[in-house]
Amino acid sequence: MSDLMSLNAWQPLADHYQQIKGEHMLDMFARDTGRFDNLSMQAAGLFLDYSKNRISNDTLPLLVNLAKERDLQNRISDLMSGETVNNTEQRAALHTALRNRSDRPVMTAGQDVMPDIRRVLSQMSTFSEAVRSGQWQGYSGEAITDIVNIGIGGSDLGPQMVTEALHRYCKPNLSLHFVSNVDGSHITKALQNLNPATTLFIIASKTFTTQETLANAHTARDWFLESAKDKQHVASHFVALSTNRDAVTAFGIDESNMFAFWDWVGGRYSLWSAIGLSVACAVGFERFEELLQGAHDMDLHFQSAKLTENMPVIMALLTVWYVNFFGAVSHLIAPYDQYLHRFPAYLQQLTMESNGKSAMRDGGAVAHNTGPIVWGEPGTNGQHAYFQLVHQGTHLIPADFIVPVESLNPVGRHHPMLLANCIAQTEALMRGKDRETLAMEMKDQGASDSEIKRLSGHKTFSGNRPTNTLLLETIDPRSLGALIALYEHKVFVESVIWDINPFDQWGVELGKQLAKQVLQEIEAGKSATAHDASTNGLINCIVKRRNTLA
Ligand code: G6Q
Repeated sequence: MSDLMSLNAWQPLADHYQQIKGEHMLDMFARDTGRFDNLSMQAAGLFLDYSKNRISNDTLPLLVNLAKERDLQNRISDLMSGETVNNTEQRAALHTALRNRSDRPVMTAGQDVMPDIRRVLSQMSTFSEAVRSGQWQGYSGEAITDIVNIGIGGSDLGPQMVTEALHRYCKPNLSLHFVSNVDGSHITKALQNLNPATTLFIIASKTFTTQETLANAHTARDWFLESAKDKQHVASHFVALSTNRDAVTAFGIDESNMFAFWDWVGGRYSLWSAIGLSVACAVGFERFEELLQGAHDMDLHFQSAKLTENMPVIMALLTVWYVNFFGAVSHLIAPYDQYLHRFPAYLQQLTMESNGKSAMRDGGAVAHNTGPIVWGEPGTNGQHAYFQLVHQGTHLIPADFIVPVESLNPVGRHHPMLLANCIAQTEALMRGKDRETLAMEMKDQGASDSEIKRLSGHKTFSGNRPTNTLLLETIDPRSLGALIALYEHKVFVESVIWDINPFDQWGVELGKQLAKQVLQEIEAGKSATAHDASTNGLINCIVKRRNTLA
């Protein structure tokens, strides 16, 4: 495939960038009173204002030409119709089938995947209902009070983020815990106050070979058996979410307690599959279906809307605009909702594991930048921390502000204050403050001319810093489903423009491979010589210290 810069649509965009790069958004708003109406849209219950971006009415059509030259519309069809879009692993990526709420069959490798999906959903429905109603009992005959999801990466971040986001819909007296880190402190702390007789463990691992998850799962089983004694009790306290039946049964979990999924479900796209079991238990299966419905609403929009009116496409093209023309290397996610506090972490995996690549789909090296660094914290906390750099730093940092109009906890003036802060930040980032305005303000406050001169370089803001604002009516399962699917598709569109495979993650393999060797050396307790001087030196420091402790 040809490089981005050699596409016919590239040069007109490069010329357009030269024209627009010096323009201030304030002037664009002043010139065009219809700018907000022209550059905002609604889809699947979400409202997107993208008018505070460094674009004119000509920019999007030029970016869409790039997408057309990359055959985006057909690539979207390929994604949704089970083509082998993950070319390095020779797989489809059918997360959209997992939330297909229509009767449409979805074929891959000559087979309709929908009957299997519906079978597992029904198994999840029965199980989650049994746990929630107290019908599923532990070995002492008591109902389950605590669920511990043991998984990492895609088998942790999605369900954990959703469970936190939907906290208001969670069943009281059923607590969810998530253990991911191989650091023994994580599982130790999680189990500290739990009662083995009323605790259910969900072992979530697509491969069921992941070192961290298996270590935590074995520790959990040992902890459980210390009290339960009889191995037969494992059946009512351990269930598995996996594609690997043999490994699940080898661990000692009964096949009937296994919830299957398939190799065409990528880890970071798996919360819609059996990996969502902890969510279904927490909020109930009907709410879980609403989450699927919200994502399906966004899938339908993504599949059918014109590229110029397509929310994930627009957001992706804006990212391409900033990364490849303005040289932006990072993207801030600012959810103004405490329940969305894990959303930036979730998006870090979704976007950085998907588009943090330097090889094109055919294996050749890319000659352009790809996925930016994604980061963020919920507002308004970020304002009192890193927003300084976003307003006055030397880097251009495009940002997404996400806020529900209605609060689930309408306490006093809190929500109007939250909304005001969110909107004011996007205004400040766009507007900035020039020397004249600052001088007037300072004069009004009684400052002398020399003081104004001394401080004006510090107290002015250049503005012209781009933001998107996403309004949700409120945080509920359906709007959350649409929001997550929006970002999944945004990431996919970016990958099509950059001609990279967003569904593999070879970059995580080398560290895992080396960790096996280093583990052997640390456990052997002998001095290491096989590495570079730094790695040998570090291992030897650790071994020496451990040997003195032994
Ligand atoms: C996600 C990645 C990765 C994966 C974890 C856990 O897309 O593949 O984050 O989810 O490594 O893998 P298992 O589910 O196989 O334990």
